Amino acid sequence: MTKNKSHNNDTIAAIATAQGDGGIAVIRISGEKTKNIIDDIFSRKGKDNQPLEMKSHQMYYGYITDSESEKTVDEVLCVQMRSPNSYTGEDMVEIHSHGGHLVPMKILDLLFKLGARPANPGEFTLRAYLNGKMDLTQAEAVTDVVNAQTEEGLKQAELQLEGALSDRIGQYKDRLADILAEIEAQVDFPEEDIDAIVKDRLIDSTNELVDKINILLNTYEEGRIIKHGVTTAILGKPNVGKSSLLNQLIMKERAIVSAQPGTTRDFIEESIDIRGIALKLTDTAGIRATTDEIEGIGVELAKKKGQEAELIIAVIDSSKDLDSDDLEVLGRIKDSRAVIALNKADINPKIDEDDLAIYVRPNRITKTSAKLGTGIEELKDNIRELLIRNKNLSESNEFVLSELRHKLALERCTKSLQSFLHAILADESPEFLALDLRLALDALGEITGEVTTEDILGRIFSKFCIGK
Ligand SMILES: Nc1nc2c(ncn2[C@@H]2O[C@H](COP(=O)(O)OP(=O)(O)OP(=O)(O)O)[C@@H](O)[C@H]2O)c(=O)[nH]1
Ligand SMILES: [Mg+2]
Repeated sequence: MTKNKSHNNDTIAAIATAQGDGGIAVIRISGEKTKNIIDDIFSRKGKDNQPLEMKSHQMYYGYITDSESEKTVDEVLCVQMRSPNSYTGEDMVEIHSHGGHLVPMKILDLLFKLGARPANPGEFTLRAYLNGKMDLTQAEAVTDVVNAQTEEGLKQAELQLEGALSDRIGQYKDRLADILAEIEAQVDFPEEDIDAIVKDRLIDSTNELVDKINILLNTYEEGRIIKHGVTTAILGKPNVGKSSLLNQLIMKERAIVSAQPGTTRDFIEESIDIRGIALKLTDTAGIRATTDEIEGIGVELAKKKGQEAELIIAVIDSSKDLDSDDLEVLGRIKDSRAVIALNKADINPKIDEDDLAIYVRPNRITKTSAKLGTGIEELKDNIRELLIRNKNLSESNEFVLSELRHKLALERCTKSLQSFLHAILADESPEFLALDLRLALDALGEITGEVTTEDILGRIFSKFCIGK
């Protein structure tokens, strides 16, 4: 499917604000019938008044009236945005009504009665995309802005919405189109070899492009972390201070802390923003060999949480010698992304960083006192450094790749470019060479949405909320 193809032009409506209590609700309408519908129901002074001629992008105060029953439904503010200068590119209206459930639903019902239909999730943005108001990466960024969990995630989503990724892809496409043009110029002379100088230039140019794409691809893991956050398990044997550490990290008394080993039985989940990264933290039962049935279930659950987590914070009590329960925990972090909190640093130490050097790198170990709250900021710094290597990311405007769909398409693009490089070195025919380049170009087109399928669009827009 290509962009700007004819699509359903019927008129859609939805409540764009969150359901529930609130002072104001916004109802959105888009499509051909918008103007007729709003002329029918909106007037400055209620049912006795003539419809008013609304200027585009100007807010009007008035009443929504059901012309059939002549009953006034609500006192509202109303703004019309005429095609093509609207979010969707179509005629649009936004009605700012009183909030709650009943009033907006009544207005919506009225709109449906007059010929609008309920909008599907993301359908306003889908129309914006189909009408060329934004490309597919920008449409995807709309949900990212709405769902952003941290400042940094929001910044990345805004960069993408402004076109940071589209611009990059545009540059790659231009470069690729130049290479393709040179190859296509040769198609009429298949028996002649490509001039050696031209061939070298094309190879260099392609290699340069592959390098550029790889640099962007390498940002994916960090981008994914910034967008989706990281599942994190706090693991350790009983009584080392795991729940105390959770409470310190989230800055509230969430988990029960006591001097009795085996206090936490079930797991406790909390989300926090650590230096711009959303951690989904789980405090778990202390891991040890136990005959207590209920504690045993908690221990198994803790081990499972540790296996599923993308990051482990292992807590060790530094005031005691390492024992077999500690070794069991340390064994679990060996092949994982992990940091160690060497806790109870306020008491005379029995072990230090050197004793743990075989389990994680020394800079992944932080001395903490979850009782006094010391070392917590250093632990956060350590976690941030482990997850995001690029120290300047929060200050710079550097864009990072965060969407799997984009990553897979870029990988397909570089694969086709590698195939082109092999083929040109093997003096394959220009027609054959052009085929690889076109595949690479299509992969880029899929990212921005020039080349796409109903299936891809369906998957992207089904993630949206209604009214977006
Ligand atoms: N001195 C000192 N005591 C601490 C520190 N952290 C925790 N404690 C104490 O150690 C005891 C156990 O703390 P918890 O946070 O409940 O330990 P836990 O690892 O969650 O224990 P379980 O839930 O039983 O596995 C409590 O008495 C805490 O006050 C610390 O850094 N220094
Ligand atoms: Mg606990």
